[in-house]
Amino acid sequence: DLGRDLAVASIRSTIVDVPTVRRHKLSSLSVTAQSYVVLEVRLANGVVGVGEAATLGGPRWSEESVEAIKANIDAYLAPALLGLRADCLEVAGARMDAAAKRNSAAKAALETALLDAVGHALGVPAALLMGGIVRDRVPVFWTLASGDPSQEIEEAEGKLAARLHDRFKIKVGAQAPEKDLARLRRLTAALAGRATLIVDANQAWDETMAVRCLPVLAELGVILVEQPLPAWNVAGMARVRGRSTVPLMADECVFTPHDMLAVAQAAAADVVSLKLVKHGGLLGLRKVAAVAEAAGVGLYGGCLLESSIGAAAHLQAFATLRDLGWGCEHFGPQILTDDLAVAPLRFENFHVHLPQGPGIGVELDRDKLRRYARA
Ligand code: MUC
Ligand code: MG
Repeated sequence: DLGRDLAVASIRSTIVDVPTVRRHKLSSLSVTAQSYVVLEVRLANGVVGVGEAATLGGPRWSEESVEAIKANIDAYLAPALLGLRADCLEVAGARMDAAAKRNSAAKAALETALLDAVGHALGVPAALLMGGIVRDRVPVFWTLASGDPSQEIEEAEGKLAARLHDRFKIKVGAQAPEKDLARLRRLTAALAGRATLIVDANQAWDETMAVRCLPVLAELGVILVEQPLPAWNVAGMARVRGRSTVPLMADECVFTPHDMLAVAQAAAADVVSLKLVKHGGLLGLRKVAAVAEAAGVGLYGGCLLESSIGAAAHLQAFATLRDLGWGCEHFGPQILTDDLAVAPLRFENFHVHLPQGPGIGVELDRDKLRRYARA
């Protein structure tokens, strides 16, 4: 019987550290390796599903570190799922919420692994279990974040020439605004007419600084500015938005559907960045997307530099959204020196392609998992 077959039998969590091809600098942190918790959920019928929780710079992008994610999964979240039918995803979510507050990256990785396992057991892609696909590829941004404009122009030229990316997100806020604006002037001059540019300040500015910088960004042709103010300052973001001709994107200020509702009610954003680590899973991501849709807020497929495992999970959810007007930024697999999947995701013609196959669509390479596992 299906119920008995799909019962969660065991859950294994592994911390991995994978080097990046260059230093990646955000406003308040920089990384030369990406750390993930990779989960393998085994069902009673022997089918295994995988999931991945991404972090950025330890517990500095959000409050979850890989050490905390693994500890809370092992001690609280995994025990809450043992014996449960893997296809009862809402029940799994409720049990996890009862077992631990927040911990959205940990919960997302577990839900991904359940969905992957169910997909494998039934022989269907995860997207089919969430309404079916609207698209099988998504335009994909690359992030310029070395902080050195000469290197960044060369990197962008390489991506354009290879027809991998023609839209770029530029990280600002690690240096003084005048320096960032000078850097942006160089980048926009070099790439004008050939690339679409957006900017992510990762909460670095205050209201006066944002009001001062945004007209310059507008004049430089930047088409979207992400999280200019601290996550707590939703009212400030609404005021900045009221004075800006460049649309604003909410990132760190929207984790839950309630956050999305508050941002929409405050009229604080034009677009929201959707990420598994914030929304607690694929179902949660779709709930945040639904609130955004109801409020007329545009959708952008965000990332936290996931490997092909986490990126594939996002693509399964993104594939089901009716209008993903702003594309996605799942370039993560390409910034790693190595891939955790047997067959990497396909990047071609400025798009990342939805992998075909059951579950999340990619298979974990267990040799790689062992190679990058933290001792
Ligand atoms: C963020 O804040 O958007 C995503 C891409 C990137 O370069 O940094 C992340 C996090
Ligand atoms: Mg961001």
